[in-house]
Amino acid sequence: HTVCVVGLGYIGLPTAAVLAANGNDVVGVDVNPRHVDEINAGRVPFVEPDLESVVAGVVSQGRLRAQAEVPHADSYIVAVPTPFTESYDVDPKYIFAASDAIAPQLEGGELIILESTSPPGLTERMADYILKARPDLTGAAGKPNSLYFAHCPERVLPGRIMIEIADNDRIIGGVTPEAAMMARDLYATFCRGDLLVTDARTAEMAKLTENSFRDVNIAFANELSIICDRLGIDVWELIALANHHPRVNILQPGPGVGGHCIAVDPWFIVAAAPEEAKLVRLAREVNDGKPEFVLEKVMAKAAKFREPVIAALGIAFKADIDDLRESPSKTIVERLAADMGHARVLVVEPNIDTLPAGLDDLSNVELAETEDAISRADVVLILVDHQRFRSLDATVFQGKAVVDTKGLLK
Ligand code: SAJ
Repeated sequence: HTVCVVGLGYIGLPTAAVLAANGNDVVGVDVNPRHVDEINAGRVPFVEPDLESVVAGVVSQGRLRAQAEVPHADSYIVAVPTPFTESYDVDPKYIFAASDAIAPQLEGGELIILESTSPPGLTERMADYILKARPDLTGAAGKPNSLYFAHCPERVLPGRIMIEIADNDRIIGGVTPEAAMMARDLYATFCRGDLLVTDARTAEMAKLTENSFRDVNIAFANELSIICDRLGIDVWELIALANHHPRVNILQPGPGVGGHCIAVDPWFIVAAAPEEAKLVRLAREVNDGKPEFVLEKVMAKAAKFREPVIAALGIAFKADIDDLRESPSKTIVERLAADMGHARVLVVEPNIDTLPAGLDDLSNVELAETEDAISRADVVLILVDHQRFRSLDATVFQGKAVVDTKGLLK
């Protein structure tokens, strides 16, 4: 069975690698020539535990190769970004670009799976788009020349992708029942979890619902942290105590919600049902407002110094990854450096070696090493609970003003 995976990012590359490791012949396609070269050399262009050894293995066995052009394959998996527009609706441009590249290769009978997170109805739109490009393949379902479309949303957690991609249960949403069965057979080649068959729209909504569930629950924790600050109560102790109740399980507050999923997906629900999605929208607003709260806290502490040195620990969107997408920590550091021109901001991010765009051109910002930054700082701002920071001896913070958004010192 030949599979073409379009988009070799955080989801596409692990998917291509495990498909190849489980007996499929896989061609991965990416528009970024640097990624293509890296992958063909058996290397992974981003940080994800245990991925590189699998990629190196399947590339050397000749089961996975990367290239720029979409080839013919029995099945296609589209794993490209689905960003949102200024009006918070989906921008399907990358899905349609992938469709444009796939359509001319089709011969009839192929399975085309959308894995990218999609608002309800987008898989059907992709199917219509491809069928419009190939009216010759618009056969009745089950006929040899027909095409099969499904939505199989990914649900892996960055940092645990290689475990979760095989172990998680998987939702398989067919545009038609035949397509669902074909997709189920493909995922069964590497997925040990349950394969849960439904229609494409329900599958799309299920993925959005999972991430909204988490967003709403994190918003609750973030709101509690702001309430507790007002009331002089330690939120970390409070949550730990409340979680002893057998039916209470509060998540952890932080500097805000980042990443390309939880900070984005709920908006697709809001866009699809703006009148009804009240709580979903409010949770987004609460989480998006948290960086502003943190900024005020740290600025108040820094105001006590004439030329404050501020060490910002972490700009990734969460612990032990190098992903800066939609990172609230990065936003906080950018705002801090811009609003406090007289302050020196020492950015500590053990997972990167150069400052990203937005920070690299600010003269009062530098990338620094952990202990060095803390010892030079007047104010320490803890933004990410990287293992590197968790293992620090508490004495390094002695005598420093600390803003701890992750409860690291608790
Ligand atoms: N966060 C908190 N407090 C918490 C948990 C998380 O503030 O108690 C923050 C994190 O610091 C981060 C953000 O939320 O900024 C999101 O982190 P995450 O670890 O909750 O999730 P992601 O974005 O890495 O991955 C999520 C996962 N979804 C769910 O757990 C429901 C993953 O399974 C999905 O595959 C992924 O989104 C996706 O691609 O949609």
